[in-house]
Amino acid sequence: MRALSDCHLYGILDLGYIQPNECTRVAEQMIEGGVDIIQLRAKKMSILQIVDLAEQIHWLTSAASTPLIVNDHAEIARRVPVEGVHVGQDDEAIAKVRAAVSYEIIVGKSTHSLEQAGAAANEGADYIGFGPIFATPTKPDYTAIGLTDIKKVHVDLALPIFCIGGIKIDNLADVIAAGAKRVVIVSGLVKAPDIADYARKCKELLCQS
Ligand code: 3NM
Repeated sequence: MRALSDCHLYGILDLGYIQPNECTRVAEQMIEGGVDIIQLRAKKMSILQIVDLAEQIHWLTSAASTPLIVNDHAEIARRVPVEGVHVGQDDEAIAKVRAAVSYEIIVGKSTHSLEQAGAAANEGADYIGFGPIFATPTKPDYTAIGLTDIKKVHVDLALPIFCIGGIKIDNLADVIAAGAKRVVIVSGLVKAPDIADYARKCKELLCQS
């Protein structure tokens, strides 16, 4: 399985954008394009429905040594041997998530300020999401934090930091110039006419940095 430290491009199978029956095709294209780590995010589905999808996707991701992370629910990692769980500020504490799963998992946390980023590192997050960098319809109720704190969060913290929110191929160079080493791209990737090609181009920019 690919180590988290080797992951630079993080893709999300967001069921707000894709249908359940499209997940495996989109995951295959992400893998083909070099997406390093994939999350399954299905805010409106039941745990049982997500478990069913996670099982199908995990066949593909594990064959490609690509970590599969599930959003929000440690319960899913109890039923499908996914590599990790991602939590938000209002979700379960990281220790509780780890305690709920009998094997070692990656636990990531969304953070929206330098203060939250530091707190997540202290809480034992394996990685953080840091954003939203730009306003985004994927998470509409959040205020964009902009590019200014990206350098500082990387100076302050040693864990992998994935910048997220409104990042597309067209602004990726700006995000990298602001200090980002790793990014999450949701709508840009899943809505691309050629997902593998889009991922490949993003990866090239990230790897040059
Ligand atoms: N979390 P897109 S922003 C899922 O800031 C998510 O924590 C964010 O989607 C955060 O690439 C975000 O389509 C949405 O803008 C990112």
